[in-house]
Amino acid sequence: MAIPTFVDQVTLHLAAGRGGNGVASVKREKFKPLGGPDGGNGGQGGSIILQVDTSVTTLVDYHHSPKRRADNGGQGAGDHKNGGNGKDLVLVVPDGTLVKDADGNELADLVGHGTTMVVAQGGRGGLGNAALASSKRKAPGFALLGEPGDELVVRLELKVVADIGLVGFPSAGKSSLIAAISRARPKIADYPFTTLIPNLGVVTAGETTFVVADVPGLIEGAAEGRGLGHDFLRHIERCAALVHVVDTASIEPGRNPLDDLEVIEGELARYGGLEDRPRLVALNKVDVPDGQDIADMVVEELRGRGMRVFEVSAASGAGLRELTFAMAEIVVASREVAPDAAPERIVLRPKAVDASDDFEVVRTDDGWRVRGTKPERWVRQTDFSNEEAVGFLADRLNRLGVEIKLARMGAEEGDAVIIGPENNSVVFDFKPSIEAGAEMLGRRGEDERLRENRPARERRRDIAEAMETKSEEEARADVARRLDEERKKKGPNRSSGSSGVGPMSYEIGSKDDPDWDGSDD
Ligand SMILES: Nc1nc2c(ncn2[C@@H]2O[C@H](COP(=O)(O)OP(=O)(O)OP(=O)(O)O)[C@@H](O)[C@H]2O)c(=O)[nH]1
Ligand SMILES: [Mg+2]
Repeated sequence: MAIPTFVDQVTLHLAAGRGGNGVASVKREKFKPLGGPDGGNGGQGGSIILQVDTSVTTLVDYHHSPKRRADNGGQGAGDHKNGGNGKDLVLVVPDGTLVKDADGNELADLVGHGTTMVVAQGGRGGLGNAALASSKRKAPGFALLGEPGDELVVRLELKVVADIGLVGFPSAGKSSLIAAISRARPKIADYPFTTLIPNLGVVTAGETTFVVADVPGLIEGAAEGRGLGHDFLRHIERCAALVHVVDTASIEPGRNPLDDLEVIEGELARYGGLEDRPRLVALNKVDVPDGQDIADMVVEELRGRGMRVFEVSAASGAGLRELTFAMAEIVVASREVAPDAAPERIVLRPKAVDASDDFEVVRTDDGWRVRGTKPERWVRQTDFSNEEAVGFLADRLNRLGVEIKLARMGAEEGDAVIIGPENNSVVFDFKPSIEAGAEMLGRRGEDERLRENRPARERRRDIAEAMETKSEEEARADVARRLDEERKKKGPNRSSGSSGVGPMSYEIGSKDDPDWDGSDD
């Protein structure tokens, strides 16, 4: 089997890099064993980026190795060392590459040198315990995990970017014409189907510069796959105009310019979508005496049908100036209607970074399913082997209102709560934190030994109260009341926002946390 050198359709399997994990570490110094949290953050996973490079003309590289992966982010380390970011993977593609998802929906049309698309986003790095620490949670004994990067299948389809498309029978002289009017040097030979890939040539006529493409020759029945078939007509879809290249010197029996033209129009009609493109006719090979005679015979007939006809010779150069100026005229007119988008650099992202607080809860046969960008991300960031990390997750979910919503919808203790999509979810037992109110006696992540400047009076009171034999419920009510009083004492700016939320309003997140909402209590 021949090894292809030109490929214009490929399916890619992409995996962006995973974010590095944050680390939980405590600074150790002589005589000060608990010097505070110093765990660094994980690095960002590398993204996969598609970038148009006009010097690339084929997708053949991806045909040979369709699986591509970007680097993972590095893990954080102690002493506030952040992990390095994973390197982005840049995949160069030809100008005019269409990007589709696995279902064939178009995601982007990459046109113009330098046009860039982040097609698979790297995962976020997890925060280390230093970044998770706050005035209230002084020594978190946990860190967040890095998130996985996007994994997806995309289809790339090249649709050549050209202003003028040349169509015609094999050996009509399409490639010869491109060679004669531009600096392109396509393969030319006197056997049919010489051209197996579209050729592009840059043409200048007067002030106007434009791109001409030829496609492999068409024959009758191309729609049914005869010859090279219709596949290559995709490459003239972007063209503003089509030029029929007609062979006036063909010695094949039964061929004549008028019938040839009709056959090609028939194939274009069966391909569809090209009806609105203006047409020019180039009667080629008039340097051959027979060719000139035949051209003379049909030129008036064609003009009578309202077509602009040019008698040319790719070999001698006759008539080429008139032809290229006519092409330029159409190009100018079409550019006025739709100005050239190239060559500015656009960055496209397949999905917006979703920072919304929205989530939904639905009842399922097995329990309750929670869907939402934040809850799902928080689950991915959680190290479930660390109780404190799980508690932190519970706090975040409460803060967002997940627990309240579940309770309002009728969830009962012990019900299964599933967070995430069907193929990738985590199941919890519903346990409203109001039942675990004892946590309020010491905030999560708060190491009492670090609270040096707490008044002795306060400490004595805490201990006395902890020793009192109150019922659990009484203790909770008491704690809530005391917290409320304390907030009132500290003035209005301390209690703003969270008052009324009651015992579930702990401070969570930190300034480094992308999900932190900025309210410092
Ligand atoms: N005498 C003469 N020969 C020409 C002219 N144009 C092309 N030819 C010859 O016709 C043959 C086919 O030319 P190509 O340019 O390869 O034709 P094509 O339309 O690209 O053919 P495919 O790639 O097979 O579709 C070659 O032998 C050329 O030298 C011309 O103006 N005059
Ligand atoms: Mg050719």
